[in-house]
Amino acid sequence: MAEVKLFGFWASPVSRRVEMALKLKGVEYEYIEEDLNNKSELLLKYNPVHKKVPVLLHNGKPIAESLIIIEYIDLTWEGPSILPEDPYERAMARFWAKLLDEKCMPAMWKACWSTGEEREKNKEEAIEHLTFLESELKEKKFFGGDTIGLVDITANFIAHWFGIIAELMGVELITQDKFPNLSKWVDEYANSSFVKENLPSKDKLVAFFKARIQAPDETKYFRKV
Ligand SMILES: N[C@@H](CCC(=O)N[C@@H](CS)C(=O)NCC(=O)O)C(=O)O
Repeated sequence: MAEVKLFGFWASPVSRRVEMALKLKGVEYEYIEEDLNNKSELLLKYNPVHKKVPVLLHNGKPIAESLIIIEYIDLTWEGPSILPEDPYERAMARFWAKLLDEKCMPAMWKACWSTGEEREKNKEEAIEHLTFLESELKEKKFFGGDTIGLVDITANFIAHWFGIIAELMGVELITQDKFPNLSKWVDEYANSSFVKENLPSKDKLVAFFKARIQAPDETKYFRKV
């Protein structure tokens, strides 16, 4: 049997993306929890470029970067498709996942951790990207249509983590009146049984972020985007 290992961190949305993809495909794997304040030799060996989780190890071969890992999983294992078959739809899924990953989520994250003018600037940027996502979603249940796909998995941060941090930090962004489609998606997605089983508990995340908020600066690695 193929040997599959995942180096991850329980509170990391990018690490959880990979777990969701593996579970969607029904792949059995060994999960190795990393201490991000004291990274293991193996993590540094398998991801010497970024030194970050997640890293998937398949038969001894490492793959880093969550979106790349998800595509690898989709191509390697049978089961429900994560990316669309149609080349144009596939390109579009990659486009929205990239926007989420590189622009939208960093702006949302920074809006939470900044204050004053900087927060307003980050909020404005996030709103611009979220508006595009709102119209992409239209009346669809998920970004992937009737089933969860690449964009839904990539956006797990918006459905779970963001609401928790936003509440702790006093930021309001995705409201029912401004983003009705996205609000419905958050509800539908976060409450679907498959997603629910694969998200960290809200109480544990609240405690984790409260500790981050109170910690001295150098330990706030989780603030970085
Ligand atoms: N673009 C990467 C991001 C990976 C990433 O930022 N991982 C964080 C956890 S959320 C990490 O390992 N941080 C440790 C560090 O920055 O030293 C991906 O999608 O996999």
